[in-house]
Amino acid sequence: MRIDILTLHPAMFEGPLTQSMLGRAREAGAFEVHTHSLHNWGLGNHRQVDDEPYGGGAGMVFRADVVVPAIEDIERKEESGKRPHRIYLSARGQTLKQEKVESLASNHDWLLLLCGHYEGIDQRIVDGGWIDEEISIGDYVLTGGELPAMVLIDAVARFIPGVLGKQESAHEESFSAALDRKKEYPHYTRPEEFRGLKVPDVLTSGHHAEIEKWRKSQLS
Ligand code: 4FL
Repeated sequence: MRIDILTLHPAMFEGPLTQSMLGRAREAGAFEVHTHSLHNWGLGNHRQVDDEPYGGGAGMVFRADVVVPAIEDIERKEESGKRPHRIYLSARGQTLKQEKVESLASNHDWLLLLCGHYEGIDQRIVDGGWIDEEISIGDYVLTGGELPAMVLIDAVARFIPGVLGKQESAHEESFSAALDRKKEYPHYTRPEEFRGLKVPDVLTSGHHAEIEKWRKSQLS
């Protein structure tokens, strides 16, 4: 999968995308990420990307005549004529759920993520068809769409073949279809007793059917 990110702060992505499992998966070629600084498309000497909201009010709004050419330039570089599924990370969007994560991973091999800042973007960018969907990661306001984009990338990447090791399966985990989209059962490991707290007997019984039953009973 290829992911392009349009952002005012490309450096914010360096840590999360180069470390740990995502870092290894990228090195292994399981997916590629390209960050693009929106300032490259800014207007005038100051490379201005935003402006005051019509109607007044606090904060600044991304200009359509900056964002749309940026999207078009990123897509123009692709010779095959393919185009990305374009997502705008926005507090106004649909809340991200695991089913959406899975469908993004299986239905698209190219995502373009637009990170706004907190006041938002000119609505004509959405209404004109340059955005396919708006996604929120929860009902709270952040300083920008960068952290939400990282959350989405992390969640989607887990479903790309080669990202999860054999040890970590996306099959029987919280919100998976295998667990009826519920939160998974609790886990225990050695020691069997820790400061007076014991592991549930059933888990050390070796009785697989009973263990299955207990785990099902613990889903929420
Ligand atoms: C985006 C919040 C997605 C939650 C400010 C700018 C946001 C957000 N999910 N807050 N974008």
